[in-house]
Amino acid sequence: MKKQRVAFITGVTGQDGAYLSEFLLKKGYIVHGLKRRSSLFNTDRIDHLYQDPHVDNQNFILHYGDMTDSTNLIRLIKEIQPDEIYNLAAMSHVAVSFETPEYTANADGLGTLRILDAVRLLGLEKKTRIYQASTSELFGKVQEVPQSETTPFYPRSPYAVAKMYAYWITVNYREAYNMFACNGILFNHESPIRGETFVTRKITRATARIALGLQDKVYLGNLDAKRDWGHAKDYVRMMWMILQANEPEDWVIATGTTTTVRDFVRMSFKEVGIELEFKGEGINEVGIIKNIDQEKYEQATGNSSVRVPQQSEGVSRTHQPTIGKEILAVDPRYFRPTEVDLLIGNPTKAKTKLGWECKYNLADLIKEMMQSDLKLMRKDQYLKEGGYTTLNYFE
Ligand code: NAP
Ligand code: G4F
Repeated sequence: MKKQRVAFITGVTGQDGAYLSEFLLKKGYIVHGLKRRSSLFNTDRIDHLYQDPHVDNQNFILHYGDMTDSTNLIRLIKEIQPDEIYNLAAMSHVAVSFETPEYTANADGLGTLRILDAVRLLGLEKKTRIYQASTSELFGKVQEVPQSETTPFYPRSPYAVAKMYAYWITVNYREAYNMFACNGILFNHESPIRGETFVTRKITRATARIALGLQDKVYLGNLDAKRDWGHAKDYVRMMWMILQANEPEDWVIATGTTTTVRDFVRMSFKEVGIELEFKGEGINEVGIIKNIDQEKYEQATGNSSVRVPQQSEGVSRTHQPTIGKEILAVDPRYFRPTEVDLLIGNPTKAKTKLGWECKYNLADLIKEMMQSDLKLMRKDQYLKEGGYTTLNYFE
């Protein structure tokens, strides 16, 4: 019988960690994941994969640890003896990295060094292949459009600078110690389990809540920013493909299409039959409901009409979406000290050399995210109607 391959995923509780775990388990891997200690459970995204540690033959095993703790990482890698390491753990929020630059450098930059050096120290250079979660944020103030593996970097945030160190230390360990260590320079990828404070999920959650009458308005930052958004499921497949290649290399993974934040908002509201128009400029720009396709609205929300809830439901009358209502405004608190205005990737190398293709386009992605958030928010609606309180997850 063929020996089961063993993978170690740091950041297993994150969006990509969850999808990658599912993907590798389906391929027959034994998956070990690094999770941080937190005061409440932080395993929502992987709870469906959880296996009772008292049961024999577990193939999904979680370990406590932290990217800032070398001793912990060395011990775990020694115990696990992984064939593949996927280093996904990071403080991954660009705006937050301006608030926590030193920690971001430690976890995202030095954390990568800790993984690489643990493998070297343990003499696993020949056995263990390493995937480093690199990012299109490295291109920052872009020097070329679209961006490919040969585009020069110009990072624009503490996050991107930390990831730039991680990128080069990965290249250096590959060249210096002949390790199979690769960077996947991934452009933005999203999903229904994307963190709630990234712009796509913030938009789909708010759209669902506004459509259901649970929220009045959403406040966003830079609506002109352009991103190359793909689906996380397509991207974790590529992480695995990168480690199965004949040679260790660095790869750009992107859809090759870019869209503004404003258009992402438009497309999300369209999913619930609401047409928006944008008026004003800069910090005075607002989004107003221009039209409501009643049939589509009713189909999407399950509301038989634009329903007016009772005060007793804890939902104010003003929350209902109606034509002419302002449901979006700009709040400068979401601007960044330095912004990445435009990202669009050229994934030709991944397509031609590894045969990677995206299965999802942006419209598919938004549809899936909207359906998921509508379901989630309908649950909130029921709870409120039943007199229960709901979680107040806002940024
Ligand atoms: P995510 O949802 O924010 O997940 C990040 C993961 O890292 C979480 O499991 C988090 O744990 C963990 N983590 C954070 N700090 C840690 C520390 N000090 N020690 C151990 N674990 C820590 O991010 P993602 O979207 O899945 O992205 C995965 C990786 O790809 C990240 O490195 C990100 O920077 C990079 N990337 C993402 C994209 C994208 O568009 N999604 C694009 C390019 C690159 P908790 O759950 O406890 O917070
Ligand atoms: O969704 P975002 O926060 O993602 P960002 O900054 O592009 O970073 C993500 O993708 C990177 C890959 O390129 C990853 F490396 C990184 O870990 C992360 O996953 O912001 C996207 C754009 C930005 O230009 C931001 O200024 O949306 C703009 N934006 C406008 N209003 C907003 C908001 N972003 C957030 N988070 N919240 C807003 O209200």
